[in-house]
Amino acid sequence: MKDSANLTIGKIFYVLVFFQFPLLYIFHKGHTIPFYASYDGNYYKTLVKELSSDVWEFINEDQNKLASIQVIKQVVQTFVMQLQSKNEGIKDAEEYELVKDTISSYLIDTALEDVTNNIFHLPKPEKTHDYPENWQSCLETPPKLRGQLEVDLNQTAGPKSFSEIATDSPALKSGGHWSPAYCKAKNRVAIVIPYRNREIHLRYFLMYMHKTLQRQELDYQIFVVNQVDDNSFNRAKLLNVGFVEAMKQYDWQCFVFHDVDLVLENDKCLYRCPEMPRHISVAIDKFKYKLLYAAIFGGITSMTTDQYIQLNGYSNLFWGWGGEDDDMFNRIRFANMKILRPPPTTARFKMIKHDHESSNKPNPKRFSLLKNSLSRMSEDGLNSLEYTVKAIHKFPTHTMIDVDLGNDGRPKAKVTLQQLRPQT
Ligand code: UD2
Ligand code: MN
Repeated sequence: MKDSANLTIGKIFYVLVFFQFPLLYIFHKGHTIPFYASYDGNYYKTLVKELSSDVWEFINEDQNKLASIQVIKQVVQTFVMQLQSKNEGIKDAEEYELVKDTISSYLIDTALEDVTNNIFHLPKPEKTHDYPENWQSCLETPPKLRGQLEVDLNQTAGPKSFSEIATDSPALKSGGHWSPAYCKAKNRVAIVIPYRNREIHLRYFLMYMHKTLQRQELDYQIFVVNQVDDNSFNRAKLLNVGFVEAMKQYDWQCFVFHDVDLVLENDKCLYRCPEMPRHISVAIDKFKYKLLYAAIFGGITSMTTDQYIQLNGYSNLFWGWGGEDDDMFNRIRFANMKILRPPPTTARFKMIKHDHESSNKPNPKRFSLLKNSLSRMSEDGLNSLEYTVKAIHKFPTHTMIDVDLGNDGRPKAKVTLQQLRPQT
């Protein structure tokens, strides 16, 4: 979360704005001779606009989607390079087409190379799903939803114990996994919680959220990613670890990344993954149920498995409090995706009151990191993730992954993840 709204995202986006938005259109007069005859800067913008539509067409083909990050980077770099180094103009339409084709094929080749060499490969899940194939799908609108719920996060006796929570949900399978026993869940959802030393929060969370998620008829599991090293907290890297470790176990379609201190107050806000990444924690009591700022992406978010891979996950470089969510916001914009939000009438949350831990001090580097979200995107994330799992505890109410994140905070050589995605 941004602590002040003074970051001008516009600055970061300005290059993209040049080729993505149709402002340029006014310069684009077609292939008329006068247009090519003299260089006034606009020609290059037009070229890049045309290039980008070729390139976008290419990456929109399904198998090439994963290349988009690299493509964007290349388009922008080429554009800037062209603007800076060339100033003599192009003599005619023929030369224009030639330059365009050359750059297009260069971009597409680079992207293809990226797909084959440098993408993040998903681990093969142990299990695909839990229900028999011939079951009927659950209903589009789960019938047991209640709407507004009573949530009290200040109980004198504190939250229930883990064992009481488990007793309340007898159908929970090991590791806090649950799926409806009467219909085929529409969504397989991994809930990933970045965590260190917040047991009371976790118990409140589990005490309320299991019941809610069950009424939503999800095939879900709660993964608590517990940072056990003593370096400063790294929320975003924990989310990447949660993603990879969860994918090793089961074929999740959808990920909900969830602060441990937020509890949903209305079960009609469904924890599913729609067609675009979603910011879910829209209305929080602490902020008077108002969105803090339009570009906020902290708290709770959801992304499909494919979207998360396409974005290269979160950055691994945000140690300490703040900025990691804004960096993801930038990634989503750069990848030409939109951010959805559920309506504030149902996306209502209570937040447990807390201070900031001394191990999670505001990260002074967050502003400078946010200036180069784009250039880091293709090499800082899932494909550079390194960590050591110390233990995986499958408790009745949740899976706790103890992880050592290391401490250098710098992306090392590209990970050759041994766990290749099954090709079938
Ligand atoms: C805001 C964002 C949060 C994140 C953070 C900046 C909202 C509602 N929340 O939260 O998503 O972007 O700013 O990094 O916009 N945690 C632990 N142990 C720790 C420290 C953190 O478990 O010692 C986890 C826990 O899940 C917590 C989350 O990290 O909810 C975010 O940390 P926070 O709650 O201290 O930060 P906050 O409330 O400012
Ligand atoms: Mn918090």
